[in-house]
Amino acid sequence: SKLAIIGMPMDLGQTRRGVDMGPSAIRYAGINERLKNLFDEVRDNGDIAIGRPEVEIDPESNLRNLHLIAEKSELLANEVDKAIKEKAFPLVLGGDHSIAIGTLAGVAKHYKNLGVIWYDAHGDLNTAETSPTGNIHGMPLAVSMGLGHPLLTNVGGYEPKVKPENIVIIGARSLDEGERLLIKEKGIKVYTMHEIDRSGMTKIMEEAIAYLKEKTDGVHLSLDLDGLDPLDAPGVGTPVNGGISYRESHLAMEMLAESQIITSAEFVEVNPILDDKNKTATVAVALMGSLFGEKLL
Ligand code: DIR
Ligand code: MN
Ligand code: MN
Ligand code: MN
Repeated sequence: SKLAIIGMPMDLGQTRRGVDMGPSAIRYAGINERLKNLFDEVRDNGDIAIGRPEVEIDPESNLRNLHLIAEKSELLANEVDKAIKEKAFPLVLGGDHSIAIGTLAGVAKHYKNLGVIWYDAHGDLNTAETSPTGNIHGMPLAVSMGLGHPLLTNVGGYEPKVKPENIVIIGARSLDEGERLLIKEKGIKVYTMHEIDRSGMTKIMEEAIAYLKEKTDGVHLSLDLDGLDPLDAPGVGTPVNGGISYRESHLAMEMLAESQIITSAEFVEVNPILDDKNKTATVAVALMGSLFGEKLL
């Protein structure tokens, strides 16, 4: 088995600088050391070239940095596509969550029925019409369903990437009005913090895995570190109290490892500038260990 690590140092999907240093922070936290024994080969393909583009101001569109994000997403989609063609498992390091637009564009063309686990405090189901912020990191899941600006939904040259019935959101506790409506309209499966508290993570993951296993031919894990509680993962741009714990998250990753359903993954929103001694990147690397089958004994 082969792992391809791809850094996507892009912070254009929101307004807090520093999340472009996420890939560096995660590498510094020891990703290679941690994962090298879990694969036959671990290759770090380095970072996608984002450069230092001038921030786009377009007060009309309510889509901050639309053109830049569309352009850079194509680069990521190509790298992810290439990794899969080389039979490697693509592991993408963010960057804010807008990078999922490119990741999914690279992944989804390899599957007829891609499943997605969206581990996040947020739904990321906004469009320009519903977004209260204009930040594209609040939109990638809608974009991947084909909803949003065509420059975003057509990254990779096709749309949509995912069907609503193949999506499971885990950890939600901050949803905008338009996102709630979309969840109801499309029948998207959402496990909010209420359900996690009530049933426990074991039951939630058993259900989520069973739900996806029977109808998908691959599953992408998109893990936003703000899905975790800010006490465990403080280095994120939009923390929301009352999140998933470190231990529950490890359990979730271990159950995913056991299920063997995950075929690609990304870890996003690590912002070392807002962090406490690289704690959040360290958590991300520890969770990757569990996701890829690390065992104590
Ligand atoms: C908010 C925040 N729903 C927005 N979204 C975030 O801007 O659309 N997603 N932080 O991770
Ligand atoms: Mn997110
Ligand atoms: Mn989030
Ligand atoms: Mn469309």
